[in-house]
Amino acid sequence: ASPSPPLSLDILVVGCGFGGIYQLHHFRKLGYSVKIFDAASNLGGIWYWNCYPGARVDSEVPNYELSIPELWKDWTWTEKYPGWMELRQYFEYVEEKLDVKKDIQFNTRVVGATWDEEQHEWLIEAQARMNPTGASTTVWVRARFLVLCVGFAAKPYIPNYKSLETFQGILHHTSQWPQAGLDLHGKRVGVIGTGASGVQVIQELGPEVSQLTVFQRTPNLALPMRQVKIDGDSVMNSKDSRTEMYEQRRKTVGGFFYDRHHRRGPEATPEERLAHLEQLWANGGLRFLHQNFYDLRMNQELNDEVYEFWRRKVRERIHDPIMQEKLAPTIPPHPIGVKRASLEQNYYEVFNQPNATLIDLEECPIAEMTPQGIKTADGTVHELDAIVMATGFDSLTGGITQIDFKGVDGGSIAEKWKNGVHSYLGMTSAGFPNMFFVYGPQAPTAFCNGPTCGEIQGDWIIDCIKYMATNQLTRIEAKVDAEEHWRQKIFELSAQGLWGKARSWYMGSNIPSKAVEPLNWAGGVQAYNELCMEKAKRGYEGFVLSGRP
Ligand code: NA7
Repeated sequence: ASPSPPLSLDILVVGCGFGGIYQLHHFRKLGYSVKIFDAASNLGGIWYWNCYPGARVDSEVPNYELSIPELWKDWTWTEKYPGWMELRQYFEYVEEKLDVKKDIQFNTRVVGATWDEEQHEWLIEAQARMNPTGASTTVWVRARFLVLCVGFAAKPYIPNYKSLETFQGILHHTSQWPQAGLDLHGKRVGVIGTGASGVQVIQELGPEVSQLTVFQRTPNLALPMRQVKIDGDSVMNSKDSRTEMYEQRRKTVGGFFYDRHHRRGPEATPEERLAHLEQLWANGGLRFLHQNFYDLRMNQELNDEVYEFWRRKVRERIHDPIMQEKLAPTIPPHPIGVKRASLEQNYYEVFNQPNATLIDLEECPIAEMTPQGIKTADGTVHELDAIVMATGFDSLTGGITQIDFKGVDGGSIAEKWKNGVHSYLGMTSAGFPNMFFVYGPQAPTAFCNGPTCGEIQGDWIIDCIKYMATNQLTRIEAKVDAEEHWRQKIFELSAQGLWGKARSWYMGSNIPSKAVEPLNWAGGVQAYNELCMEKAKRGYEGFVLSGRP
């Protein structure tokens, strides 16, 4: 359809989570005309969609917040690992301080965009609704730049079970949980999937439902969260050295204020290794992985030792030996730390409850859904009132490829990435000029504290657009050979670790038919940031820049 007359902008940002808000705030300050479109009805990105029971962030505060001074100076957290409600309050605070909503169009899903070679701009198509499920109207926008801040988990994945539609109870994917909430008290609930979302749902619902049936394919090597209630006087809310801390988090491997242990495992004695693991275990959180020995994810022998430590700790909490073996098997399902571990609070205790059953899908897979529940391959129908699909996402790429971007040759990015991702710096792709993405594939995304990477990449994009304006340039496109080189680098870095030994969204192997390949930069946040800045300093090496004739 021929758009008439489209809204005209310098920059359209897609998505209003941490990444998108950071872009909007800075571009506005620089005087650009900029708007955000978001399919959700409010701020928060993932924290708008994730409101399932127990949804909570696994990065501790104050790592998990934006470094914008107007935001951190007076904000206080109440928990070390805030739940989704507190994160939503944080986003309301963002609104109070930065007045972002006036430049955000909610309930508006970007569905496609076509590159206009003559004008050096994108013609973007979006579907706008009065509310998330209402009828839609088409909105057209012309923008010189497109910045995608759609998050790594924007496309939920539900396995294609036979007769799925026949189930007569309640069924929701974790990321499509009703915003109004759902009372599952006293109900018979089945949870499929034991990833980060599944673990949270299970430990939250376990104590309140009449019957909990967990359908597990791979046990989660979950770590103790050790949640802490905090008040204004807590060191976690202290504003001392905060700017230095934000600088510091760009200089670590994982984008946190803390870093990996400087020693490799074999450099320590067995006693020293044990003492270090005990200390990390007692501290809780992802530190068990991120502050572990330097070579945890590269050295199989060390990894086995750490797995054994983990297994011993977990088994102590589970009463039934069969359940112990299901949840913490003698043979590791995969090396520890190469697939996302969840943080748990009472996960393992749930399986000591008489109302909890664990179905091992490796032994007995799901055959089909029935009107009453889930039928497994042994013919048993597990009768349920509700099914929670905690089955994850077409992560990293799905949020981008589900939008019909048509680049310079008219082909879509989904076609281009069908057999594997081709990006440059994990922010751009050849054939798609003036388009950037944040917190997506071939960047440190899965191994990076969200706000840190949103800001590192955000700053790089902002500087790039500023540079173009200063130099009267209107078009930037990654070179094909630069992108091939980047891809090789991603593969090389990944091959140094044990990443390929797990089925996970890190490798695209959680989605049938998706190319299995390393989807993240495994060389650490600091090295990534320095490399991207280096390319910029060299006049945006690896890109072709030009001005409109
Ligand atoms: P994840 O971590 O991808 O977990 C999905 C879970 O669903 C995982 O346990 C999968 O088992 C399971 N799964 C996926 N497909 C199936 C089928 N077909 N049958 C049975 N079980 C299945 O997604 P989450 O939402 O938990 O977490 C996403 C990220 O959000 C997380 O990493 C954090 O960064 C926050 P599998 O392990 O593949 O055997």
